[in-house]
Amino acid sequence: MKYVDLRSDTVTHPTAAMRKAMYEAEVGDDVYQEDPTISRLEALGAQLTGKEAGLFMTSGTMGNQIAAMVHTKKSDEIICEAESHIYYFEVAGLACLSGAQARPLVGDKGILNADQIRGAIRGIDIHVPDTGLICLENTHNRAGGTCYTKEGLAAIREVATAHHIPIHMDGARIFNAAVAQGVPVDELTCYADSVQFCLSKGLGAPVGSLLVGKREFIEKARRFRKMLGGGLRQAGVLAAAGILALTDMVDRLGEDHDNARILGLGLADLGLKIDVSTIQTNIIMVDVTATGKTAKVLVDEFKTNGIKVNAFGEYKIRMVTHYGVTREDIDYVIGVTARIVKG
Ligand code: TLP
Repeated sequence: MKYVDLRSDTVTHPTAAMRKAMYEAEVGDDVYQEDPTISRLEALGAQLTGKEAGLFMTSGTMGNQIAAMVHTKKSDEIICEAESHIYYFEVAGLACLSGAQARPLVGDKGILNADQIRGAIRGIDIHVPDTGLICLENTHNRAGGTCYTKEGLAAIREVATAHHIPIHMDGARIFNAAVAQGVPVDELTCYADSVQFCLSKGLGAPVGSLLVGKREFIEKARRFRKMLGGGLRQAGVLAAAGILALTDMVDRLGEDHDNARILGLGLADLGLKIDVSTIQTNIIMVDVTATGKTAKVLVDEFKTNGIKVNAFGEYKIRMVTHYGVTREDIDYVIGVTARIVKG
């Protein structure tokens, strides 16, 4: 059975061009830093985001966790958003790997502001931890793909600089944020000391993320990556797809955003509760309370009808658009939902 798969943009398959580039990729041992394709990808990622250097990571989670390990020391506190991936979805990695304590703050639709961050920064007091890092998620996954504005980021940067605290950006979907706001990605990444961004979500590569930052930061990250078993060998076969993700797949993200908007508005018209102001990129959060059914029950009903979605709460479903989802698929999903809602 063919499914319309809206569970995540992680489900995208590599394009034909990616598969060809992977087949033809020049490779070497990347632990010796001898894989030319990996080096090319890392340089490209760094250049696009305006950073000195980049490092290939097996996943976004690894990129985020290693960034926190480099930026902080044991017993530091990390300011993050209460539903951010690094806090909510990374198996308590901050506590376990960095030995740090998270300081979750509730953002406005996932977005933190400079005042609340200023208010959460610890002072000098024997009783309290040092604030070691500020983490910003852009776009914010659980809030429905919401974006930080340049102005918001600039104000947070000012606070961070005044207190000598680094900023790590979980930019798993930073290219979605850039495309949605019509700005080059480096106009968003310039406010962070380090950025993790995924190649394997909407950009379609099969595996991998990049961590970018200052050269010294990246060299420390390389050691932690080795410690965690992420030092890869002939990984150029993966990087070849990653290069195409960055060169060929960014501009088309706007189509996914258009589809998300059409889908979100279509579902809202059916009486489902959706905060359409959060549909800024490719993620839709749907409150299904009005159907009288739990998300779990609806996930199964959708599946029987050839649609895969994820439950993100007892009465919440997440739908994510990506290049494997067409406009016709969107119409189909709206049609099926109409039938489900009407019982
Ligand atoms: N998000 C996945 C799941 O883990 C929930 C998804 O399907 O959306 N930061 C953000 C903002 C993310 O959304 C994700 C993945 C990650 C980091 C981690 O990336 P991976 O899955 O490569 O470890």
